[in-house]
This record gives sequence, structure tokens and C-alpha cells, in this order.
Amino acid sequence: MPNAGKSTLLSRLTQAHPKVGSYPFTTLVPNLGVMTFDDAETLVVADIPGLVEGARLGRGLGHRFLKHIERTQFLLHLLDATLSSETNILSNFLMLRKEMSAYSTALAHKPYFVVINKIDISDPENKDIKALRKALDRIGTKSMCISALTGEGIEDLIQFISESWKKI
Ligand SMILES: Nc1nc2c(ncn2[C@@H]2O[C@H](COP(=O)(O)OP(=O)(O)OP(=O)(O)O)[C@@H](O)[C@H]2O)c(=O)[nH]1
Ligand SMILES: [Mg+2]
Repeated sequence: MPNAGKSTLLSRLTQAHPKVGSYPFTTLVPNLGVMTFDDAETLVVADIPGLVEGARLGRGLGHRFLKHIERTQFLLHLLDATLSSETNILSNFLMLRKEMSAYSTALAHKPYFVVINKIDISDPENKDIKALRKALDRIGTKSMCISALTGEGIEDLIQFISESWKKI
């Protein structure tokens, strides 16, 4: 989603310094960075402009880059933990999946994980986040809670990315 903290996360995981802003569509084209782990391994991380509802019909920016995502090995869906109950995090996630599936079945089948961001200002135990994580558990999808801003949970995320990457 726009404004979820994707560029902030990229700057945490890599040496890249993408523009960060407190408004949607700060990132207009994908940002790339190289992540190093286990001393010698590297992988390229791409921060892709967020998808909005109706992306498949041309809304927002993200759909322009979906073809690039097809070349990646796996996806991290970054979700904003601070969303209100009305635009809750579970419906947000389902919308993202729907837009991606509508774009291509290859994308729909690509391995993905869910990263819930901004837990420094939102309680990861709140009912919406718990409902999302429970739903993800049921379909066997891993989810993690982080703060890209403070760095909370980042070490675990790096560990998780490195393990997942080796398995794929
Ligand atoms: N409190 C808090 N704020 C965050 C966190 N991560 C990002 N932000 C803030 O959220 C806003 C959006 O961050 P970006 O990294 O630009 O988000 P993005 O997903 O790249 O946004 P777009 O490029 O517009 O799609 C900025 O004001 C960041 O400082 C976090 O973990 N906690
Ligand atoms: Mg951005």
C-alpha cells in the first residue's frame, strides 16, 4: 500500500537512500538496494510503488510495475499497522491479493510473506492485527511485525528473508 513504509524498510535492509515522505505516492518508480547477509550472501531488494484498489483498472501507480514483480523470487507485502478499523488491515491485505491475482496468475502463485509495519505506534496485539495474523496462519502464510522506523523486528526479518531465500 502507498505510505506503508516500503522505502523506509528498503533503507533499513540495504544501503539505498530512497525518498521517504508522510504522504502516498512518494515513490514513483521502483527503488533497488542490495542486501548483504551471512557475511557474503547478497540479494537485490526492490521497493515497488504501492497498489491501490482498482490498480488492475489503471488506478494509482503500482500496476505499471507489476510486470517487474513477476521477475522477483518472492514478495513481502508491507502493511500499515496504524490503519483505522474502518479501512482495516485484513481487508487491505485481501485487496492487495485481489489486485495482484487480477493482474496475473503467475503473481498470484509467487511465494509471499506479510510484514506488518509501524508497530512502534500501533499495538501488534490489537484485534485487527490479530485477526489478520490468524487468517494468515490458517492459510500457512508467515507474518511478522516490525517497525522500519525504530528497527524493532528488523533483525528477525533479515534472518527470515535469508532463510526463505535459501529455500526458494
Ligand atoms: N511510526 C512509524 N512511521 C513509519 C514507519 N515506517 C515508515 N514510517 C513513516 O511512514 C511514512 C511513509 O513512509 P515511506 O517509507 O515513504 O512509505 P512508502 O510505503 O515508501 O510510501 P510510498 O512511496 O508513498 O508508497 C513516512 O512518514 C515514514 O517516516 C514505522 O515503522 N513507524
Ligand atoms: Mg516509497
